[in-house]
Amino acid sequence: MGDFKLTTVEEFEAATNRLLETGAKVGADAWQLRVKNQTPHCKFGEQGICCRICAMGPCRITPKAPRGICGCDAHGIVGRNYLKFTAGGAAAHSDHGREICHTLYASAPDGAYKVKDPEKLIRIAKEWGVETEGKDIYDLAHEIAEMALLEYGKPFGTQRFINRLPQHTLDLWEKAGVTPRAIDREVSCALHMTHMGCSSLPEALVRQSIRTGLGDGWGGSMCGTEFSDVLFGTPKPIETEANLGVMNADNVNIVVHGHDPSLSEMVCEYADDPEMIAYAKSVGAKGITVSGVCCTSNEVAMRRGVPMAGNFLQQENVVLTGACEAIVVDVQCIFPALGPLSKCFHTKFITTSAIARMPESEYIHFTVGTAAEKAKQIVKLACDNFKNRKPELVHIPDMKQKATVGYSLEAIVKVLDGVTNSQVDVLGTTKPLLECVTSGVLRGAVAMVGCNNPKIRPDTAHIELMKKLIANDIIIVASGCAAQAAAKAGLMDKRAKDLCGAGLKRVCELADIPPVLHMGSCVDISRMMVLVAELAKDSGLKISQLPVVGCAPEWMSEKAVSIGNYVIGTGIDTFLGVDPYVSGSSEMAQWLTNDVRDMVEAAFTVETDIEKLVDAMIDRIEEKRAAIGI
Ligand code: MSK
Repeated sequence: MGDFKLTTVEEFEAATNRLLETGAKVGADAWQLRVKNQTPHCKFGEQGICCRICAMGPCRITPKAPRGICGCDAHGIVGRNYLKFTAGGAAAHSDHGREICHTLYASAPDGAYKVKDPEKLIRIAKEWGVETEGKDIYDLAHEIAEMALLEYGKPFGTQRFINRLPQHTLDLWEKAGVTPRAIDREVSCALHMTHMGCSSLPEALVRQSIRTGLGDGWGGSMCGTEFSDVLFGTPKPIETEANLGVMNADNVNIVVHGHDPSLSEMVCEYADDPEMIAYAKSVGAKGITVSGVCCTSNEVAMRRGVPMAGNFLQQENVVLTGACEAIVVDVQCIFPALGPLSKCFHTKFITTSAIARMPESEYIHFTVGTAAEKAKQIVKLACDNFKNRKPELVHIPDMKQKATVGYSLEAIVKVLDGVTNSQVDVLGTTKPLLECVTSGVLRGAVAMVGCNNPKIRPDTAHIELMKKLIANDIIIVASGCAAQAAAKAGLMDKRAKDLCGAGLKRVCELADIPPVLHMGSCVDISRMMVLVAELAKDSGLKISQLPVVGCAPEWMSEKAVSIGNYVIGTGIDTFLGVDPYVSGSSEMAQWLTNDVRDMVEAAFTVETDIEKLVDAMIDRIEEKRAAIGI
């Protein structure tokens, strides 16, 4: 392994503690302090048994008061809260996808946004039955963008992308009544069902949660992923680095944060512009470093190799380095705390979207039409701010790891081609991967996704689970903040192969991959869904029979619950390390962990003990192998 060694959570924490000391000097607040103020959490909220959907309440369920004023019991209240949570997540993901469709609609050969992957666009057009022959690529882009936008509100029919699934799944969905219709309709229907005086039957609420999630995963999120690839390029393996040490004390540091690559792509473009680099030098810096936080970081890392400064619970740390000239955000997972925190330093906190307005930020309204001009303005503003740095507050932890990222489905299929001696034409099939699994070289795969949550010691669950899984020859595909946890630890360094079991190590060597494959941002879990659909079609198995499970050990957002619903809805058992506020209803818990299996052949396991969680995943993978006789 040479000098390679994983970075430990203890080392992460020591670096954070040093940054919090700087914060204390300037009177900065921090999430670590706010968690203390909020603990213990409200027990009614934790169990999901507080109802405030009408103005007769709020009603809380206790042994003495087992029903709300309208007569709804704990099961109905927990179920409605769960569906609302799902709808919030599906709306956020899908609206992000919608923005990407609008960006595609505005693409032009001489505009700020161009079609970078025309082959993928043509492939999708053919999949959707659109004539491509002799068509100008931008005419085609606009036609497909409009069709995609109509997926959000079409009055009849179901989502186009579901035709990627094996027939068995489609039949199952039809029977269960969960085939997703228009994306917005599923969100709207969910909010209608949870209105006062509508559904309070757990079964119905779970069914719509699955359907709303599927509208997100196989609709809105998939549009986000596919059309981001068309616009900005389908990711291919690329080298980058991760953790706060990627920031550079000599340079103007711009941190991009959020989810929508339309903004961050433009900021990266202008930060690379020789005119801007010369401008940075004119203000005394040696250059410009752009790094990322959360899923925006995943997007630009996968396509440009832009380094990852950190994941969700590290967003305040980038400001605490005292070396961040601007933190530029778009939508989702942004702490409002960045406003007051940035005021303790010289950092400009720049909000750019009407969807995410925050106090104490500088608002630079970013639109597709003004993208180039606004991105340039942002980069210039960061450069101008370099002179305001307070050198005595600057401390960048000397901590980073190398990572190979950019494993889109297309890239995974391509790299695994090198692993077997398969004689089949493997271009475009998952057969080499299947061969590895059926031969037992790989025992299975885990899709590791999701956030950080202060309820779990940050990154511990991700890293410990991954270490044990790879040691057991289970390959990991990761996205979102789980992927960044892996990268920060060093698990996306190809040298991490030495931590694997013999089978996975061999695969890593032959294919020249790390044992944890970076598949992208939150919306890119749709890539994982297409991968399992392809695996099922190529193997002739049902998705639920594949030795594959999903896991979100540190999740926190509504989007994560929507994801969980579409992952189990697709037939993949999913393991959660945080309870989705359903412990107050035995019926809802029973539905989500067991009975839902009758609808979609998969269910949730909730286990807050990380050691038990990983063992349960390994057991499930082995059970699935035994059931299909491999
Ligand atoms: S950013 S939803 S904290 S993964 Fe996608 Fe990370 Fe979770 Fe946000």
